[in-house]
Amino acid sequence: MAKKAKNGIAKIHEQSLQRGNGGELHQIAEGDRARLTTAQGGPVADDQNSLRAGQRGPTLLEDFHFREKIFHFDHERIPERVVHARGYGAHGYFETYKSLSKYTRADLFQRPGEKTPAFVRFSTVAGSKGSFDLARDVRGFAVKIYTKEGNWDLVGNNIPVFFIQDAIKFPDVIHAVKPEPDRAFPQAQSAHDNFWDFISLTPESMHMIMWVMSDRAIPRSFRFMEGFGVHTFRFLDAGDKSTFVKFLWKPKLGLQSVVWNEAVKINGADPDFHRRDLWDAISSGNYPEWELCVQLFDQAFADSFDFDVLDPTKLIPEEIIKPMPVGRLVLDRMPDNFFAETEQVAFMTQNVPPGIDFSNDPLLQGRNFSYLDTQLKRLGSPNFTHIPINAPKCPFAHFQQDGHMAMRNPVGRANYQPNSWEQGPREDPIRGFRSFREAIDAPKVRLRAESFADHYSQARQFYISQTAPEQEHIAMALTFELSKCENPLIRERIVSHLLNIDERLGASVSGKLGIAEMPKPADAAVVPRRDLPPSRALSIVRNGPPSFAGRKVGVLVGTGSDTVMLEALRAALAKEGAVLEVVAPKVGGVKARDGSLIPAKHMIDGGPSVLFDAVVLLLSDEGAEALTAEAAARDFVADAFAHCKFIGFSNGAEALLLKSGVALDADEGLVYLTDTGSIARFVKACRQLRLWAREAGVKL
Ligand code: HDE
Repeated sequence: MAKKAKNGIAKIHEQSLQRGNGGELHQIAEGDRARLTTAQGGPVADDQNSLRAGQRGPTLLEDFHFREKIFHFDHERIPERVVHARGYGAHGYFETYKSLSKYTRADLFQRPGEKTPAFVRFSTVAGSKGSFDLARDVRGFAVKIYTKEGNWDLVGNNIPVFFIQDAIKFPDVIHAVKPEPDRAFPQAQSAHDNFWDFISLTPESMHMIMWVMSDRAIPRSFRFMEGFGVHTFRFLDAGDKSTFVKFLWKPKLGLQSVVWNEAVKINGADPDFHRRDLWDAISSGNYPEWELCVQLFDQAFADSFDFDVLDPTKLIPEEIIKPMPVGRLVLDRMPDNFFAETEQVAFMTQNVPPGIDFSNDPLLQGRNFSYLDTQLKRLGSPNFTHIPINAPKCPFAHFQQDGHMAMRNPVGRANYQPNSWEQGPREDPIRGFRSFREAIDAPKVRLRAESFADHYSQARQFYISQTAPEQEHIAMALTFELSKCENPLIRERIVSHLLNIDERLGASVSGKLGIAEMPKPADAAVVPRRDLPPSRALSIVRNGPPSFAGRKVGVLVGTGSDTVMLEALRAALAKEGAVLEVVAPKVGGVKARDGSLIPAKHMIDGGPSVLFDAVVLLLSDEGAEALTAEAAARDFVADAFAHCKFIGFSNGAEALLLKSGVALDADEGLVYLTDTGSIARFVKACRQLRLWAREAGVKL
């Protein structure tokens, strides 16, 4: 053993000596590649061995290169975000459609066609940095726009309402959803007692619960999600006249989610599913795009609306105020370095340019404190704005100085103002930020307004706006989550809230959970309304895209597959803007019918159908027969069917379909592929994304 170790050491040592003596690597260092140095710039001769007293002796403290390297490594981690720890970012730009000068003096909304650089970070909320992408959770949708009058951060979510009405409850809701403090699990999941205990005691969260139990909380891709600023903000025009505004991002590729059974499997097959999706799309030039829409309204509307516009558990239905598109966001570049940009980016709700102002939403007011505070904790210095991803891209000048890691300090003698040296910047009362001059004459109180008291009416409106399959998904999600609660009282309390939203929903969840005696509806502070009409905009299925663009088809091939059909399929999908990936028994590929090699992207075990939006079984008799013996191949088919996906299949694939329990004529979601005409029919069918009519018979 000792001899072996000694030989190993000797070998590495020999290699590095070669380098030190002007070997190949050394020459590269002097040619194309930069020379390795210490952080102080000193050239390094040997980065393979620490300095030792003899070949087998102790390491010497004198080895400054070794110590510097390890010291820096030991400090690589910064605290992860207390919420939204897992995220993924991209660069792009915001393009203004038309001048909004009538409503706001915000510089970025003045000149049609102008492009302003932007950075976006998408995230989950509850999971830690290394958690999986497809947790049932809210998604963060944080946008930083580097305007000519300072950074504007619209730190939103993919859901337009929130769990709580007052920022003082935020630590409670987050503690409740995070892993329980004694056992430190479950990770990235709301399906546990603490979360549902808190929710069952917090009726104001019921509207949000409808959203997080819907498919909105398991999006197929960041690219297929809406984004919402949630709170009511203000626009201020040049004369400081105020218009209330809500911000919404609408994805160009439409909305799409996965089903829960699929989400669970995706998390195993590819925990980075959403990251990879964004990386692949942007790297291949398919830049995702969102339209920024605004809902504008005045004080008179606010006074007459059914709910308080300051209450973040309420939305304004799009049928009541139609969102007006005002620009588009295009993401066209991945960061060069994840840590430098995505991890260090510091979003802050209080970053608003002149012309945008806050409302008195108590959640927004609390956030305006939290985001600055959290950056100091995470980034460790008040100079976090010196980090390139956070620095404004417009000229800036102030007298802030010193502090840890200061990269810039005032130049010259004057570091204060006013000064008589005539040095340094001065205020600009015309272009500078001015707050809305709201008259406030009120007692200091700890009171929730009466206008915040209705917790069920909009929850019901959301529920009745869903299609039947979407309603069933909500019931199934609630059942799943509550089934993980050990305390039966918590389950019953939630059902009693559901009864205030919709009796059928309450009864369905109660039945699925096996609750023996139906609880009474929860006491409601305000009688829930039943007259709010369904809002079409709230359903994903009703707002699906008219095309299959941006989606992905997995084609299962085997020995003897037909390359002509494969290429025809690839061409038809490319024309649609969709992508084709080949799945084969071996990643090295398979021999086609014409003797050529079909290269594969995935081997069957590593490319389950949950990774695709639709699948094709392009198999010969021989290829299908061989695959019938493989569980992964049978799962590929059975899952695609159970998840209501469209399945194209060649003549030879029949054996595998049957062996996987899928009848050839099960429904119109199975498309027999014989020629280019049938391929066109298949691609057209795929535009529906899922055949929801199948679901009732599948019973996942
Ligand atoms: Fe956040 N939130 N939040 N939040 N939030 C953070 O800031 C907070 C809320 C949102 O990709 C933290 O930099 C409070 C609503 C996003 O970097 C922290 C309250 C909405 C992100 C914080 C809320 C959000 C955060 C943690 C209740 C949707 C990720 C790290 C009053 C409109 C941004 C950080 C990124 C991050 C506080 C509620 C969205 C601790 C106190 C409502 C997208 O400051």
